[in-house]
Amino acid sequence: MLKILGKAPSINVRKVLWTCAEIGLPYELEAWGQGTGRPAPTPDFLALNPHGLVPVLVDGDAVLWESNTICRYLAGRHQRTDLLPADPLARAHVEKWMDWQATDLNASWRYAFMALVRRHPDFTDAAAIAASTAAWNRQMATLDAHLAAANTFATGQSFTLADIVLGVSVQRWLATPIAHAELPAVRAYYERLRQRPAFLSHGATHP
Ligand SMILES: N[C@@H](CCC(=O)N[C@@H](CS)C(=O)NCC(=O)O)C(=O)O
Repeated sequence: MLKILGKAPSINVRKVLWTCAEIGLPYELEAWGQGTGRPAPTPDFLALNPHGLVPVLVDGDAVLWESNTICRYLAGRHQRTDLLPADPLARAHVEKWMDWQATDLNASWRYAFMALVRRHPDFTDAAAIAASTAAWNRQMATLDAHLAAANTFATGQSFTLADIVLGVSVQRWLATPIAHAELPAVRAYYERLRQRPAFLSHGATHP
């Protein structure tokens, strides 16, 4: 049985849980990370992930960290070429959205989210919150324009891993109390994702 170390409030853990549910993989979720009573930077945990972050996947002797990498591994291991195509170009189109999510999109929301949802005492600067909100809305507007150009899902008409990592990100954007840009294609995309039981059970459970 797969073991996932982490916690459901973590957006990066939810990507992995949602991917398991789409593939139909049973797993054991072992609680690790802030708020679980078992903080991740213990020597035991650091031996699995030197960054001390969740999620970590344990699959027999294999140990992996980095949520998007774990999702790709699971889709590849179970030959789910609908989620991650074998064709190099089709696969690259999925991966470019996954990489954008992990880099530019994630960087944009961090300050506003830590301030407004986590209420972290290190994130109280009003100008930085406003700048993060503006950057987040700008990134989401790019996604909106892409979806509005007749893309039902991130890479066209079929659901892939890109939609898992973007889906949890859209959930976070909608659930964070900011002044949201008017993005009808993103909202319609979110409603489409909500048709998937695995998203409702695993992706959309927390901001
Ligand atoms: N790039 C990593 C980021 C992982 C990460 O930042 N995880 C957060 C939770 S979303 C974490 O472990 N924070 C410390 C904690 O919760 O103990 C990934 O995608 O897996």
